[in-house]
Amino acid sequence: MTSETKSFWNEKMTHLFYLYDADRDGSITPLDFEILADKLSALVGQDDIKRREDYASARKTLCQAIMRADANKDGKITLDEWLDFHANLANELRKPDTNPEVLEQLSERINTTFNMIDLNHDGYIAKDEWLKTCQFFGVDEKTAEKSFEQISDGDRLEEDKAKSLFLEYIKSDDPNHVSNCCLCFL
Ligand SMILES: [Ca+2]
Ligand SMILES: [Ca+2]
Repeated sequence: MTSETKSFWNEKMTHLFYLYDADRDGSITPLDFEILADKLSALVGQDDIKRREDYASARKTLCQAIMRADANKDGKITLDEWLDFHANLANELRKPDTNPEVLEQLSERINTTFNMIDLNHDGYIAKDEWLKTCQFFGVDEKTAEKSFEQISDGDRLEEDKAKSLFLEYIKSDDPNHVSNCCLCFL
């Protein structure tokens, strides 16, 4: 990694950190996931009990997966812990023989994220789902539309494609990589 790509990667991960820090107290805790899930469930619609339950369990899974970054186990993830955790993860992913356990843990996280964006659970991300999620995370509409055009097949983003983009997002330190437009979804 050159210092330039390293700083790009750091910036990307720092941005992600602050998206998760929903109460803006400078660390990520389980409370942040409650806040995010409450807001997200408003996107899905409050009237569907089944979906609400799905969301609650997805939130728990995602929270557990992400709290692995809490290296000193004090219940909160600092920015340093976050960057260390993801730097290790990215290094592991760049190896030809990635530790299967690490891959498995990350897959769980990616699957959960995908299911949270796939609001109607039909196995692909439609443009309106993408736009809604982008809007939720404060991405402006033009950027959101443009990114969807780049990565989708016509009007939909297939599950496998989405998942491999999410993986590349963590791994890649290339400022021009197409996965960068997933900037908010992990
Ligand atoms: Ca927080
Ligand atoms: Ca900690």
